[in-house]
Amino acid sequence: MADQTGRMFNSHPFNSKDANTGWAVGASGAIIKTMNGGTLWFPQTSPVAGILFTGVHFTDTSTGYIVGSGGTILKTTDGGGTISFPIVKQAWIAGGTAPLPSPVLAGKGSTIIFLIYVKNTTASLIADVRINDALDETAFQYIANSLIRTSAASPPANTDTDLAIFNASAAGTGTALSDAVDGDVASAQDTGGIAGVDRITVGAVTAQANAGASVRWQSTFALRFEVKIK
Ligand SMILES: [Ca+2]
Repeated sequence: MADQTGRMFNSHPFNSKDANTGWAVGASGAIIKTMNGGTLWFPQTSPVAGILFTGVHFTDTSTGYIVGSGGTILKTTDGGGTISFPIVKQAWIAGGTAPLPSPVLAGKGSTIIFLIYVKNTTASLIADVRINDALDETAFQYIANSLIRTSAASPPANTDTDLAIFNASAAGTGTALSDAVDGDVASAQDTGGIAGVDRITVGAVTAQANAGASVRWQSTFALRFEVKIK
């Protein structure tokens, strides 16, 4: 088999536990991994160089073994490593050029915009992104139907600035969403207590029907919404 750049690999790439997750190995200590059924592959850090890998076998999506020339045997228990993607949350004002400093000093009745984003710095899709953001109803009043996400078809790059990401989620540029728990990737939910919306969720959050959110390789997913200061 070959990866998206045409490099050839020796092994059968998929283990039987998960049709989406697979690894393949090849010459010079090369290891690649897919998390979307082989559409995209990205290189994994190899602990050895110059080894011809001849086989890979995973007993589940975490534990696997690689064998190669010279009697080399490698084992992983975390799927070859994990990558963390920080979730950034910022407060903005309409037309702003930079996030507001924290703590936000905004007067009662003024409107601010919250921006939440995740940057995918890898060459692979991040699937099943979920964000659960609690909104303090004693301090903020959510402005109905103000959820906007960055375009799924042409998202901002992972190298883009805060301002570029903020602008990419603006009305008319980003994609407006409904507040409802529907086919959109995000929703605004009242979970009880003080009347009003107090939770913003992104992705197929447990027990909700939002669509699954994914972040395309080397791009940024962002969501913005507006609140009024109480
Ligand atoms: Ca929705």
